[in-house]
Amino acid sequence: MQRALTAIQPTNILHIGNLFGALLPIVEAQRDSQTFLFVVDYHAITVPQDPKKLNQAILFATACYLAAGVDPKKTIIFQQSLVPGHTELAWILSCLAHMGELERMTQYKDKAKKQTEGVSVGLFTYPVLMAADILLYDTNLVPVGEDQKQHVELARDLADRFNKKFGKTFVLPEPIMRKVGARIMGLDDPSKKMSKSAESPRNYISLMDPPDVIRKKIMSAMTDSNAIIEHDRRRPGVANLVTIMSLVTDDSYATIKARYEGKGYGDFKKDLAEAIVIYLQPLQAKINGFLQHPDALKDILEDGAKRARELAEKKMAQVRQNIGVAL
Ligand code: AQP
Repeated sequence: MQRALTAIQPTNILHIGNLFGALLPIVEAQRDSQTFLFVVDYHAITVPQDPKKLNQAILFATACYLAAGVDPKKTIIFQQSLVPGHTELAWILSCLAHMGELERMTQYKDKAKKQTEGVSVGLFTYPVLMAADILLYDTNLVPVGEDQKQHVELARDLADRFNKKFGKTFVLPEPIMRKVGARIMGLDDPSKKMSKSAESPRNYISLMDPPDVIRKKIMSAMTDSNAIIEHDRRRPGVANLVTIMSLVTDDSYATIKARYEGKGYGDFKKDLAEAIVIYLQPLQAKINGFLQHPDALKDILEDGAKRARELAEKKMAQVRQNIGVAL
């Protein structure tokens, strides 16, 4: 059976990009793959975090996973920091990774620019920790949003380099991306992806935004002066809104274009906001339900970590043996 794995940082409340780019693909993968989904809390601290908020965000992310349909009987759900193999393997892989290839990572370049308190070494080596997350479990498939494709490719390169140097140890992983939804753009700036830690909350639709907030954000979303409602990549603002409409209604781009022929942005945005509200309502009710039982969420994370630790420890024993530190 193939193994599929993805992870989300508890940096804020998850947004619809995280849902469509990573969460729903892992729900689909549960049908025919052995699946892993975890909260990457050690990735989150590569940029400054408030400890209390981080703690809540870990439970919140777990509640979102469950509400989206991730089943802890089928998927190993856990918290990254509870499995020490991730950081141990990250150290070993960092001794194989080259400065130049990490300097080329576009996410590092984007995030480094935003840091006001200095850029941490952790932010620079973030992709190596992500490679460890993936390689530790012999992962074949990594459902991710487009922004993470470069990191999965690095994981593949590091696996290949390790295998050539120390003998076959790791499976070479492949990123998988949805045709629609792999890159939801920021509502306030459609030239950049939607991001949880964007400066303005107008950038994203969080999974917990109430109806009036969703309406305001969509009505003020950036478009252009051409009023035709269609999915045209040269018009990123409208194309992004049409993509979101397609994802929440399941209607094709052609159907959406035909429906709004002769109508303006006002009608389209009003309908889009209502469609998002309707789409998110049941999910929000489920998330709130899971959040009522934090101990049950912690149990799920602990149980998942136990299963993950067993697999990780086996792989680490092989890695230590192959690099020559096991006596
Ligand atoms: N805008 C997006 N569209 C589609 N997929 C997306 N993902 C993130 N943004 C979009 C996918 O969600 C998964 C989890 O992402 P992450 O939390 O590990 O970090 P990220 O990629 O850096 O996402 P954010 O939301 O922008 O978080 P912050 O602001 O904290 O950095 C990944 O599979 C990602 O591709």
